[in-house]
Amino acid sequence: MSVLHRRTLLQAMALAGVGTALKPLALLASATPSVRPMPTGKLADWFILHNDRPWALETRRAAYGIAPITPQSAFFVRNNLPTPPESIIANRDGWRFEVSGVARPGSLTLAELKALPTRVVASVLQCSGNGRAFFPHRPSGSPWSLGAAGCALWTGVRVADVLEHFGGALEEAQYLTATGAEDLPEGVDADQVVVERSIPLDKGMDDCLLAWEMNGEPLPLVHGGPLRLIVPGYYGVNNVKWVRRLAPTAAESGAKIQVSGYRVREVGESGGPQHPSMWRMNVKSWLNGPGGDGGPVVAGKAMLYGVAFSGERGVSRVEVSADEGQTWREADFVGPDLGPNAWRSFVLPVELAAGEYRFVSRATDRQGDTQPADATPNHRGYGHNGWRDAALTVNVVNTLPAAAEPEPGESVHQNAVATPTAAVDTPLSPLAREGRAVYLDRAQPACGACHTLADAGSAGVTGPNLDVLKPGADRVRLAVEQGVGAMPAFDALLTETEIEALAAYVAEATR
Ligand SMILES: Nc1nc2c(c(=O)[nH]1)N[C@H]1C(S)=C(S)[C@@H](COP(=O)(O)O)O[C@H]1N2
Ligand SMILES: [Mo]
Repeated sequence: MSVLHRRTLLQAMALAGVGTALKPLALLASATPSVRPMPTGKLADWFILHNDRPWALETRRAAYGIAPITPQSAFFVRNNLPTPPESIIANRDGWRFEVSGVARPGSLTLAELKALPTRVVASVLQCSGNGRAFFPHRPSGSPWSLGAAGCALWTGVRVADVLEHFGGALEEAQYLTATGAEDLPEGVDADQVVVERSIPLDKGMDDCLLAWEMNGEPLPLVHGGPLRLIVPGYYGVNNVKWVRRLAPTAAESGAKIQVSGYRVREVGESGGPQHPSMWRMNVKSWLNGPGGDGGPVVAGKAMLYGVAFSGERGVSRVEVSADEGQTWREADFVGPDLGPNAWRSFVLPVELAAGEYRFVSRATDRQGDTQPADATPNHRGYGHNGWRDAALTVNVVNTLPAAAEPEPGESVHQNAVATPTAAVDTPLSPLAREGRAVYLDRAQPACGACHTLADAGSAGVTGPNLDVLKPGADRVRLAVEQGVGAMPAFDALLTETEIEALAAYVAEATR
């Protein structure tokens, strides 16, 4: 059916008073779109929820401690697809993964892997899009500010030892390719959605691990348990969770997440193999406190604290400024140096009078790279490390306001996410009503196959829950035109008018 046809039909329906013919569908939706309980071990208070399907949980600034290890309870989560079922950690040691691209291809169980030489590595895991929220062009994807990063101790076996066990990588191999074990949504080409990433084989052989322990605990399911790849100093996406296949390969993976995703390019350009892949993490730092929760800080002596890192290099210096970078003071490192891929905690003693401050920090790594004042804008908002945007605003007061008594029954760490109110029965503009039809039946695969949207009566399990995400029309338009994460681009499948209508619909129905 052409756009014109459907519009005529909708108009006819409206005239005939059947414009609400779609209502029964909306009633099929549960009145409140449910937000799932937090993943096991996560303290809800420590996170900003960007998405519950699939999980996108950002660590709050105030949740970071001063010591350089991020506990599991506060560690950010980023999934492109639904988390595999709990059953895959029921028998961790029985987890089996395939190894190909080697002299003697085969498989190993986790129990067998554990018999190879054990290593422990400290490494920062940081999403490529950490800091995306600061870019003025509003790139599509989760608007992370600072908290899509954490530093943990990973226990595992070197990839080099695993490959050696199978007789070594084949001659032609240039890359190391790892594949995640998630079930893929039906009706979508596997290469479009599979989480499969390649890194240079030399890097894989040098210091990468297959890890089953995080901070001394069995690797939590949501972080890739029973087994994930750790690529020290590289952006999050390369650290493939739930590894089911590991292979030295002659070429990079043909998966979209490798070929066009996670490629740095100018604003407005689509990604391709000609653009640099998000591999090594650039130098970065930020302050976490005091006052990281936005609350007032008492005047007098205080200790500013934060973290600094640079993939594969470590940092040599951190400076702090209270005047937007006109003057700087050098901070002190505190706590153990856990190696070139961990972050280093730093502190700076200050004396504060009442007033509002904006503190910024600037790290320099061991190869002399220093954070820029402003990050270079790029299409998807990757690799933000500008110091200006990461400023910590601190409100210093002479006396603290009296603390409010908690309401009876109110728990400080309520381990569930607030339930948003349903958007059912939202009055829609005529354009949005057209968009609803696009949402319901024109887009293929259907929007509702992946997304949850109460107004449309859809409860998909793969894509973001739109009732929670509440994307603006601009964001929907971008995502539909270009695809985002596991979502394919629809620009060749829908007309401009249809995309416009769809964007208006999702924005209005979730407002
Ligand atoms: N199998 C699989 N591995 C994955 C992902 C995924 O969705 N599936 N997400 C990647 C991305 S984009 C990031 S930032 C990190 C997040 O790791 P975390 O959730 O353990 O913090 O995992 C990476 N590994
Ligand atoms: Mo990521």
